[in-house]
Amino acid sequence: MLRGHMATAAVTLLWLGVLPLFAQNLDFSYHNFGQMEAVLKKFNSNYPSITFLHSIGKSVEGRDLWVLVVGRYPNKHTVGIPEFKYVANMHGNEAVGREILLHLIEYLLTGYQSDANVTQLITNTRIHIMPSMNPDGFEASSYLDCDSTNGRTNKNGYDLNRNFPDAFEQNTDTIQPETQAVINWITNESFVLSANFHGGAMVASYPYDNSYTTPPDNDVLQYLAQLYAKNNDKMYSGMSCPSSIGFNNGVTNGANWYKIRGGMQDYNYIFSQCVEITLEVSCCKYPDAATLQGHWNDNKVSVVEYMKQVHMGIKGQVLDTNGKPIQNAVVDVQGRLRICPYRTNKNGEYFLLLLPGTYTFNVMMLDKSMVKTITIPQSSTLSAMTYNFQFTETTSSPLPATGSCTLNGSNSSGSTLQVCLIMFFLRTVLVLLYNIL
Ligand code: GEM
Ligand code: ZN
Repeated sequence: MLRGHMATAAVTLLWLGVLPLFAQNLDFSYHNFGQMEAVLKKFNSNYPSITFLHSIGKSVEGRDLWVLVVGRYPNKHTVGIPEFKYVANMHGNEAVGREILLHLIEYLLTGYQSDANVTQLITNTRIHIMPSMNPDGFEASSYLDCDSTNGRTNKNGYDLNRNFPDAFEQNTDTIQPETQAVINWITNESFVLSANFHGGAMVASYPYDNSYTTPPDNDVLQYLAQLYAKNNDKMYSGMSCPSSIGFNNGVTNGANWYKIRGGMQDYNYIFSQCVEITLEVSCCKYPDAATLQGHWNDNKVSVVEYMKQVHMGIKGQVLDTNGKPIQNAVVDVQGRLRICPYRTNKNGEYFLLLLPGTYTFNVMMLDKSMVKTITIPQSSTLSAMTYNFQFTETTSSPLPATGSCTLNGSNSSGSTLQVCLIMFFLRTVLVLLYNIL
């Protein structure tokens, strides 16, 4: 009898202990580094089959730079599944994005197998979430500080959004540990689409940040920024902030706002073939915690709809005659030549974000190329159109990667732009010759 009671009591206690793990929602408060780390570890242990938690490096003060990956196969890339990422808090005092990303993780994990849209998104996408790129800056910043720059930089005083190699002018900054960790990370994963969160304004800003020239993917970039802004009423209203102007429909080109050198967005787009936009999601950089629920609600639809766009356009593999994937083959879209040519990853894969329409592709190796015109239809599925480019003659080697446009992360040369422009010129000549002959 007594044993029976003890057993019941033990089961009850066990339940009481386990229950909060599953039932308790993430609170709308700021999470300091230790708390954020605990939240991420709890997400990971509660959802081990669809999450992978890893640190991509350490901050100056030795804090881990945590990334939680959410996906059906979270541990590594799967051929055909695009890689998506969100990064927040690279300016340590811009705190709202950090909490938005923690709530986004909770939304995704609790929606898996209970919400059909979320389930489909997690099944078809590998989503990398980094709530804080500058944890030291966050610890140094002050609650309720809307406008100061206290905590903006890393511990060494570097603004991380000025610390990346730049395609348009030489960046003499010493690359910081946080920046290097991000460079290594994006070099190892083939990210397709990304956004980074900031505060102090209300706008979705798109490349370039450091050139008034129009990027070759301007239509896609504008579409993506508009999609984010349209799903966020306050942003879309074009509201101004005490320390920032308002923007028409909540979008702007980065350089037209003001030029920045060494920004993360241009680095992603130019050097790592990952389309990235910058999201300014709150007027006050570190507002009252009571506003966090409202900020999450304002951004919830946008963050999810934006992630889905990783499935726009076309994807596939470049294959040799035997069906073997070709790494580093160049995949150009006519009329949309990038500064650094788009290259296939180690599985021979390419993922190109394109709006519906008809495009001509030039797939290039060292001594041969293939031209193919393809129509990308309007699609509502969570998968890009698939097309494999297969060569019919025997295999040859891919075009050699040159200078700063290599995909090995060693992009810090001073002659970055020159190398890219020479590459751009050679490629244009090659394409012209091919079309004439
Ligand atoms: C910005 S974010 C970058 C915006 N891009 C351009 N070109 N203006 C920054 O880094 O200065 C503002 C912020 O810190 O949130
Ligand atoms: Zn910022």
